[in-house]
Amino acid sequence: MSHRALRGRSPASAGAVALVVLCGAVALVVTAALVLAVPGQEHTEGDLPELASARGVDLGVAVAVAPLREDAAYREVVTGNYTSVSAENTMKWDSVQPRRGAFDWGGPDTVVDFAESNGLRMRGHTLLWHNQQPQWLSEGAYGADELREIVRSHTDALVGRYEGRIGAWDVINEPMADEGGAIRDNLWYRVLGENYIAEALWMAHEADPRARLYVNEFGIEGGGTKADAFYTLIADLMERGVPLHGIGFQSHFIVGQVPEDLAENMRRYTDLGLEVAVTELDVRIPEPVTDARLQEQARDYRRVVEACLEVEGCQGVTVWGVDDGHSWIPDWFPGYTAATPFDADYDAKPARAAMVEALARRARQGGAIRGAAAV
Ligand code: 9MR
Repeated sequence: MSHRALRGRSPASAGAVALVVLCGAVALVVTAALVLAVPGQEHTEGDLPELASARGVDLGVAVAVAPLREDAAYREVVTGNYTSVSAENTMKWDSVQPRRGAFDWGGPDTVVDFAESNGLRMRGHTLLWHNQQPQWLSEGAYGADELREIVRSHTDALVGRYEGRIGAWDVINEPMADEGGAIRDNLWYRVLGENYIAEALWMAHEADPRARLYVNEFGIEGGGTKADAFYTLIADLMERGVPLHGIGFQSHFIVGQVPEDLAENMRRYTDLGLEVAVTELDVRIPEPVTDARLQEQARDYRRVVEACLEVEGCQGVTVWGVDDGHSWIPDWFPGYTAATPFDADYDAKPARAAMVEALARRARQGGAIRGAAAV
C-alpha cells in the first residue's frame, strides 16, 4: 500500500490501513472481522476463534451430547465460533456414575473426542456439586471415611481418565448458599465438614497434577455478602497452600443487569495469584423478545467480554449453551428466553457480533497480545 493510496481517505480509515501495515496478520484478521460483523448478520465463519486466540483468551461454549452426535449444524456453530468447550451435563455424577462403581463414559468421551478432533480446549464440569447426584449417592447415608473414598474413586476415574486432555476442572461447584454468607449445606459439607473443599482439590490435583483446578460459583459477579464471604473462603484456601488455580464466575445474567463491578470483582482473585474465567455466561430476556432487548443483550455480552479482557489473568469466557433451542433457561425461568448468542435456527444474534466487536476493538486499541491461553 503506497502513501498515495492513503490520500483522500478519512483519518479513521487511514489509521486502520496504517494499523494493518504495522501489525500485519493480526490486524488483518481484526479488520476482516469488523467488516463482516454487522449486527444481526448471519454467520461470519471463523472470525471469533481467531480474534479470541489473538487476544490470548478462550471463547468457550457448553455443549450437550445428543445434538453434538446428531446435528451437524449444531457442531458447526461450535467449531465456527468457539475455542473451547465445557460439558453441560454429561460429566456430572448422575451421568458418569449412575450406579456405584459403574461408570458411563459414552457422553464424556463424545465431548472430549469432539473437542480434540476440532482443536478445541476442554473445561471439565464438574466434580462436587449438590445437584445431579445419583440416588445411590444422595440417599446413601455414608460416614466420612466411606464418602471420602467415594469422592476419591470418582475423581481418580473421571479426572484420571482425561489426564492431560482436560485443561481445567470445576472441582467445586457452588459451595456457597444461594444467598447470604454461609457455606452451602450439601452432602459433602454435612459429612466431611468445610474441609471437603480442600480435600477435593487435593484429590483432583493428585489425579491430574497439570490440570488447572477451579472453584465455580454464581452470585459473586457483583459485590455483596455472598461475594465477600466467598472471597474469604478462597483467600483462606490460598493461605493454606491448597492446589487451587482459578475462580469461575458463572455469570447467569438478566438482560440489562451485568454488574458494573464485574472486572473489579475478578481482580480481587487475580490479586491473590489466581486466574479467573467467566464459565457459564448467558443473558436471559423476559418475553416478548424485541429488537431493543436483543440490542441490550448484545451490549451485555460485549461488556462481559470486555471485563475479561480488562483483567490480566482472565482466561476466557464460556457461554452456557450453543443456541436458544438448547438452553436451560426456558425450563428453569418460565417467562424468560433467548439467552445465548444464537437463535434456535442457529442464526447469529446481535450478541455474537458484540463479542466480535469487543475482541476486535481491544485488539485495535493496541492492548498487549497475551500468550496462548492454557485452559
Ligand atoms: O444447564 C444445565 C441444565 O441442563 C441442567 O438441567 C441443570 C441441572 O441442575 O444444570 C444446568 O447447568 C448448571 C451448571 O451445571 C452449574 N451452574 C448452574 C447451571 C444452570 O443450572
